[in-house]
Amino acid sequence: MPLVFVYGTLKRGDCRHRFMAGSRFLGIATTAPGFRLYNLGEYPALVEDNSGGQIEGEVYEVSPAILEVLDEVEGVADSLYVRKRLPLMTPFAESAVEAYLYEGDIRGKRELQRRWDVPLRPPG
Ligand code: PCA
Repeated sequence: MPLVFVYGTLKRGDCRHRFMAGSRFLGIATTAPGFRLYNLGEYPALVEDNSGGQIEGEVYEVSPAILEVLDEVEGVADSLYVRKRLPLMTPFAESAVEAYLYEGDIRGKRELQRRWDVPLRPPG
């Protein structure tokens, strides 16, 4: 079963987490060094950068069917994000885990340190 590292709106408590329904949560994870995270407003963007740091997220085991839905939700066909394997720290260092890396322009966007914090939205 595919393993996915989610770092934004797919995390627990955020607006797209419902698409993860039925997936198995395996734990909090941290990328290896070499990434940057930007705030695009409603959602964040993870990009590779040799001089970047480590970003936190959650790892899930998902079904192939859910993975297809996630690709759709994240705009893979429109090249908004690309699903790609990325290096994580232990205990996921040896696992083949993929994440949605941002393909768009991050110039002028505010960089986030370490993680995207799920926004507190009013109930309802
Ligand atoms: N959703 C995906 C990529 C960015 C976003 O907001 C995620 O949570 O990993």
